Amino acid sequence: MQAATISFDRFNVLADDEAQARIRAARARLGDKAVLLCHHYQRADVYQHADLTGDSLKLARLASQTDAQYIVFCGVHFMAEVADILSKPSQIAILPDLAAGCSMADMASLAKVERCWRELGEVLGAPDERITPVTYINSAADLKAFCGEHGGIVCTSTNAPTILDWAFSRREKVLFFPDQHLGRWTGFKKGIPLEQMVVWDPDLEYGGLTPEQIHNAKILLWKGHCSVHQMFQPGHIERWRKQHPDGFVISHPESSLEVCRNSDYVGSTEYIINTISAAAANTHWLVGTELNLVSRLAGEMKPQGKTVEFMAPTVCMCSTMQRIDPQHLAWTLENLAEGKVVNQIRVPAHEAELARIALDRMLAVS
Ligand code: CIZ
Ligand code: SF4
Repeated sequence: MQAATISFDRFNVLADDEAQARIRAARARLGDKAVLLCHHYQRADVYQHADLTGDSLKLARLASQTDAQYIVFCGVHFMAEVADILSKPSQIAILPDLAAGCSMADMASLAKVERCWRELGEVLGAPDERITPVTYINSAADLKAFCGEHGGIVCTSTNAPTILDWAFSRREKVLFFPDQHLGRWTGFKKGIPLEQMVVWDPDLEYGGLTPEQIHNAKILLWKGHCSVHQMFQPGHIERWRKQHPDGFVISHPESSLEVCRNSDYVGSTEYIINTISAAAANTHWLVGTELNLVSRLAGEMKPQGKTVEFMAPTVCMCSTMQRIDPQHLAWTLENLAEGKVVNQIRVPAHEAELARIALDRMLAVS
């Protein structure tokens, strides 16, 4: 048994600069035993310590290619789960604050998805022959396991179009969860009529749909969304375009269909960063994704004369990821430097095995 861990109480009260100094000291003690991953949405005072940065999948893959014993994931819970599933058995995935969840991922639970599957079966018969379950990577490991078990697959905002093709090549319908917006935008780009993409409300019997709607549907979209990306409105784009008629608008597909349709480019965090980085000097950009990413990009693009603005007038960050602050990071790293593992994210073996099937299917086709 490991010795008692150092309590967080003493870290909670640390001033920011003290926390920063202790992060640096603990990292020096740990050397390459720990790799520190930061998602694009991570706050600047934590992001500055990253060994690796990227989207959730890229980070999990890169971490598994290192020999680091500890994978310290500065992101949200589902990301650390993916890191645990894809990493070597000897590696330990850690989330510095266990309260850093994803509100979108929380909108779908295994119990509700199982009920949905049962009800779809009552209407359609044999759901495992007629519907491919597709889960966005922003979901709990047990939902990825559900997809692994039922011939389904995981997708990211980068590979969603390829994954939908894979899903439809196997079965006639798709159940897409938990983000209705990514599902709708991806289906829309494939030319699927909007009336054949119906919203499944998990709090209503049969999703609130008639048997006819279920029979006619190509994609059943789970009623889930991201609270950050739902803030963006077509009106924000319209106003900005008046001031910047030669500017470009780029949005994440977790934004509404109307926002995506009014954007010049739509894609994942990696896509947004790569597109703006590769753009001509002195161009103007309006960006519909999380604020920390947009602010960082604005600073990085300034020397090239590119302006990068945030789409919403209100401050909206990924408030759950924001919980990974310098105090939690210092606490985590000091414990690790003492050989004490805190906040390990461990997906149960059976669940991890099934989730891995759905992740491997995705990796094989994208
Ligand atoms: O998968 C990710 O990292 C997320 C949450 C978004 C994206 O587009 O990269
Ligand atoms: Fe989840 Fe939204 Fe945060 Fe992304 S920005 S991690 S979808 S809550």
